[in-house]
Formats: sequence, structure tokens, C-alpha cells
Amino acid sequence: MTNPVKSAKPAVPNEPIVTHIYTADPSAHVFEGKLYIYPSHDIDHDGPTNDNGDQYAMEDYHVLSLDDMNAACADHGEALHIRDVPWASQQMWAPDAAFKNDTYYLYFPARDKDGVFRIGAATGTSPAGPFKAEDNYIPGSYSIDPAVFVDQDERAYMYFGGLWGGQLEKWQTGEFKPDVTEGPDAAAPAIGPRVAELSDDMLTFKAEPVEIAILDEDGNPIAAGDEDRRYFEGPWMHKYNGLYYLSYSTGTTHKLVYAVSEHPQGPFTFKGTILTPVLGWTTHHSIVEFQGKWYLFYHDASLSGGVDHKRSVKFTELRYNADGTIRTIEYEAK
Ligand code: FUB
Repeated sequence: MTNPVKSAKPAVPNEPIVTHIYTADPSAHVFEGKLYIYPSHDIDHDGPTNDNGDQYAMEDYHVLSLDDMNAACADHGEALHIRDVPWASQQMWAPDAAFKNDTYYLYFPARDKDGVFRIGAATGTSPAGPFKAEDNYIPGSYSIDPAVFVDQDERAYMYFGGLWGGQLEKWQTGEFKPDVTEGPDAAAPAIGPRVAELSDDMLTFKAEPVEIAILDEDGNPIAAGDEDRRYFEGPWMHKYNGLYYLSYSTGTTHKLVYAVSEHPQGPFTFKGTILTPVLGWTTHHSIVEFQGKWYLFYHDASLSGGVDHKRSVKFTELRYNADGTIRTIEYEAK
């Protein structure tokens, strides 16, 4: 393993935690007493920018860590490169990590050789990597943005899915339809994220993924045209006071929002906004408890002056109200 590169300055809330590389889509976890962050590694390029997400042309992952929230952030170097993923062709998008079976698992989406987004797994003995990819993607996986949640009973669930470049519209029938680009009519239920329980080996699904229902306060499905509340991409799961909080990006309206359930697979009831729109088109996050406080990890494009595909991971404290609702954080560009 290479020695980590440490930032020159201690981490500060709402400022990039590293500035020597562009990072995005942070998935934060506490492993071995430290906070580890699994981000996308954005690259600088002059390729096309479009709704298909071709500008997000990432090729590898770096793992970051913080000893505490005032420490300088460490970059542990390349943890996995696409050249070492036998089934993948391009675009290593938002990853996540989990620990079970004395093994660290890195989960990541990428396009397969046919251009279809799939979700792969890689394993390692350290939370900092490196990770060795499995030969094939997880059978039955599709779309993007895996978030893996290991519950107190040790059952593990993968939440995933993303519209537009993430191809979720193309899976509406349960099969991949390459020519489908439209979602449901505006008044019809929105396309939901998917959840699949993982097998004990953490490398396969126990059962086929199912669509998650997100309902309004009256128990009606959030409609596809309700772009302030409907699911777009970037799911995250955390548990607070025994309830399951599913949070996600609304994409076109650029918010991070959340919904709550008594069950890990829902149905979930929409609750509100976690973070108002950031600088840059995408917004993507994770929520983690560390050393007695809760934190929101997110990204924006401030370091690059607003270039959508050159983003930086930041964090801020997240607070709950007494009734378990999350206090909305107003984004401030810095
Ligand atoms: O980083 C590429 C894609 O942008 C992610 O997979 C989405 O969640 C969005 O952040």
C-alpha cells in the first residue's frame, strides 16, 4: 500500500476536503475508528457534455480518510482502476463501501462492454484499499449509484438507480430497452429507486431487486411530474432512532431530500429537504454518525468555478429536530 497524501490544511466544514484532485459522490463510513470517504474521482477532459452524462468520464477510485473532523484529509491513492475491472468499459460513477465477513467491499457502477450500466463489487482487506474486482458484475444488477446499508441484524441491502444517464427509464419493464428515454406520464407514479438484499457473500443478490415506493403524507405515490420530490438518483440509507431514512437527489430540481419508513425496503413517506441546490448540476451525498455528531457529506463545483464534472467533496453537520425530522441546510457557495 502507498503512503497516503495528506492535505496541507485541516478539514473545514463546507470547504473541499481535498484540493489536489476533483472528487464527488461521497459515501462516508466509520471503519476502524476513522471516517473513510469513498468518492468518485472526477477528471478534467474536453469531451462532450450532455444529458447522457458523457462528461462524467471517471476511470478510477481514490479512498479518503479523516482521523477526526478537524484532521487533514488523507488520500490513500488509487484503490481500483477500470483497467483492472474485466467486465467494465467506461464511466466509474458513484461508489460505496461496506464491511462484513472480515472483508471490505467496494461497490461501483460502470458501463459494461455493451454500454449498459451495471454494478460491480471489489474486495480488500483494508478500508483504504486496494480492492480487487470480481470478474463479472453482480448478476441482475443494473443502473447506477449503489448504496449499501448493513442493518443491526447484519442483513445487507443495496439501494441503487438513476434516471437519464443512469438508464433507469430503460428498465421500466424489468428488461433493458435501449431506445426508451421517457419516464411515466407526469401524473403517474414516478420511477422509484431499487433495493435488493445482498446474499451473505455480499457479492450477489439474495432476490431480484424491487422498486421502492415513495409516498406523500396522504399515502399516494409521488408523481413523476413532481420534480421537487420524485426520486432521480444518488440514494443513501441511514437509521436514526429505529427508523429508516432514504435520502436522494431530485436531479432536475437539484435538491437532496428524504423519506422515512419503519422498514428497510419501505414504503417510504416523503418528509422534506436536506440540502438546497449546490453550485453545479448534480448533487449527491451521504449521512454518517461520527464521534457523537451527524454529518452530511456532499459535493459542489465551487473549486472548479462551476464546471459540472469537476466537483469537490465537502461536509457539514446535520441536525435533527425533536420529532426526528432533519433540519434543512441552506447551501452557501464558498
Ligand atoms: O458522478 C456521476 C454521477 O453524477 C453520479 O453517479 C450521480 O449520482 C451524479 O452525482
